[in-house]
Amino acid sequence: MYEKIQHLSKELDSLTAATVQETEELRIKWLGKKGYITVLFDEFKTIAADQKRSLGQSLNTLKNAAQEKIQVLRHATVQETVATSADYTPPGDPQLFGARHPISIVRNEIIEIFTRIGYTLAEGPEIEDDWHVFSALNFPPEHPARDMQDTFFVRQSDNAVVLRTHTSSVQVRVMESQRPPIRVICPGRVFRNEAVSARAHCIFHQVEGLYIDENVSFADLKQAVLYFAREMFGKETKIRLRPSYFPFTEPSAEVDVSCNICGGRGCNICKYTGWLEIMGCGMVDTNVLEANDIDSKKYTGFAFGMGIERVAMLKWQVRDLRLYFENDVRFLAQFTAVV
Ligand code: 2U9
Repeated sequence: MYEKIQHLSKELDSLTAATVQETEELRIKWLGKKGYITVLFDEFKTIAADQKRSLGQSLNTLKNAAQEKIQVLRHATVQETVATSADYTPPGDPQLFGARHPISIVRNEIIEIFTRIGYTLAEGPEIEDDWHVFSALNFPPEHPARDMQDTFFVRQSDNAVVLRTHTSSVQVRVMESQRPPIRVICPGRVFRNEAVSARAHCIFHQVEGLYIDENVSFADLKQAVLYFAREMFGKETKIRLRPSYFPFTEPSAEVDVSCNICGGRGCNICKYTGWLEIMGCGMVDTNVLEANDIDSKKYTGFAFGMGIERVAMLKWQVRDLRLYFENDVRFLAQFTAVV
């Protein structure tokens, strides 16, 4: 009987089954009423008492091993059956596609408009030094923008490190590495130390442009701004320029576009003026050209800057700036774009 147990133990090791049915057949063959192990237990009853102890142990070990083996085979063949009998005919779960953020949609649109007329994209660091954000742009040492109330300082010293308050620092870096003609468009995130409200935020996005060459005039600036306004807000859009002041441009102007909601007749979006302020612009100050080693007798240039949130607010009549930063899917899912 001991040999039989040994033989069956070896055979048990090599058992395999491909289906649930085959597993069941093996169970009956080994553990059923007339199975190998049941027969051995019947035989065991007739064994001499002095052999029962060690044979009983071996027989129990074989029985446990057989039960375990059948269990393993059953588990494997059931898994196999589930995997091969899956029903692939029902329709799939709907796929939720993400939408681009409205700020990205407008930024891409602005970049596309300017690249069509020969501008190239330039980007730069958000953490900057005093030179690139202020000094190279003709900000006098006592200018209030340099104040802690307006600017976030990473390090305050003679060698200050700040979060850029405008992307003009990128154009400064372009002037360091390129000679005129320069024609760049610079989108990016900027930071200002302001209380957050529906109309202002401490983080926002700008697109600025710079064009420097021989004989660049204010008329060229006006034409570029008009082209942009019509591409962005529609062919019928009109512009008007109002005198303004920036340290880096002279003369400077604020640009209004005719209200695309009421067509200039007056509504609550344009506060019944018929005009919407959209960007600032001007001729690059000769001090800025000279500070950046560009001969202001030979070259002139124009620059402009706009807040992307502002353009997006006008495009979709979003009334609270904070919505752009809250990542609320109910807000974001409403914007779609091809790019
Ligand atoms: C260089 C020289 C000149 C960039 C300019 C503006 C006018 C402007 C504001 C619009 C709304 C900033 O986001 S905003 O608050 N910008 O009005 N920006 S001209 O002038 C430059 C830039 C770089 C070297």
